Amino acid sequence: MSTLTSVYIALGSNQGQREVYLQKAIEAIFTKIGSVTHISSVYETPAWGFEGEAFYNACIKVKTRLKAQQVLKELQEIEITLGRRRHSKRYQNRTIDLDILFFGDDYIADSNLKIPHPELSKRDFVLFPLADIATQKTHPILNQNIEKLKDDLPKNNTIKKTDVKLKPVNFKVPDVNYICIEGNIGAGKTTFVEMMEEDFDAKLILERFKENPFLPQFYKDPKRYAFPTEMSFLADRHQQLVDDITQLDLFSNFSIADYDLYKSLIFARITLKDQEFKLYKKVFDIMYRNITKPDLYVYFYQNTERLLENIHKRGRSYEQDINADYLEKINQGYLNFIKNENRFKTKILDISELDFVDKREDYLKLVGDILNF
Ligand code: PH2
Ligand code: MG
Ligand code: MG
Repeated sequence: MSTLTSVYIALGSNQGQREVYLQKAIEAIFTKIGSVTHISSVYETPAWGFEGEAFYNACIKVKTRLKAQQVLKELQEIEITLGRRRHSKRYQNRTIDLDILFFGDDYIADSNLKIPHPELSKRDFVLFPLADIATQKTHPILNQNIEKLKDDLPKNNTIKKTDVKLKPVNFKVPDVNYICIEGNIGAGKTTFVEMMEEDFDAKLILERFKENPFLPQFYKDPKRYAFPTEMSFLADRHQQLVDDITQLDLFSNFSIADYDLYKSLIFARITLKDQEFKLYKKVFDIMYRNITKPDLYVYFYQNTERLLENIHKRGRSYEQDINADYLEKINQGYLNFIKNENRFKTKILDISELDFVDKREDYLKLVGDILNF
């Protein structure tokens, strides 16, 4: 399920260094709102509806996880940061104006936000740049595509395409093939990995663990059920990794997993009795030998309090008895493993002060730390 919405945004500036304002707006939109996937040419257009300097106008397409009202709020903050001052007059000169044109195919009629933008079909300074990036996009209310709306405008030759080039601002594709994000129960590994999959067109390798038939019993009576639980995890994870990693995916940039086979051993060391663990380790070593290792192994450190909160929030019934002591042992197990690991590159990232789901800046910081930019 994609959590992303395509939003089209019109940019305009008729004060100061117009192309600089447009470029800065695009950079801020990437940081605050989402990936900028398309950027139109820049058009010089006479001020429309008031006496003023000529505008530079452009349109962009952005993939966002925000809601429309949140996008509006972010755009208004960017306008202010870039020196926009609002006066009582309807139209006036501005360093930057950022308007939402479409938000997916949504129809919105809030008092402060109308989508699709109600003036869109009348404005050449919107339709010219929009047609560069959205010829085939159908206006969800007028039911016509942008090319047609543009052709239906009264002929005018006051609008000029400039050779100003706005630079794309985007994620850099990492030069690794296989990244693994690890972390304690409830750290948010899966959510994070799914976000990266969408933003990078990466191939996703997800742990499918609800199929472990022993887990619910294990949480009730750990001593009795630890061995079959750990063996079951190991067998499934091994099978999955072999299947997933050997399926070379030509269309993805890289693979990203929310687990590594080694986690089986970390859990087993905590849950198994000595003699059981020795047997388990023999089997594990045989399996681990033939598994492709990640180019980069990242451990998300989260504090116990927030782990418990997340576990409670996601509400899997069989996880609700997990206690702080167990989580701390697992954390220690991971840290010991990482300290001694020298077969691949590892990184510990402290996410306890971050909120990568609701704060894009936190998400970008983590992505930057993982990929080194
Ligand atoms: N924006 C307006 C009013 N008039 N004229 C041009 N050429 N370009 C604009 O972006 C523009 C305008 C209100 O937002
Ligand atoms: Mg406007
Ligand atoms: Mg506006």
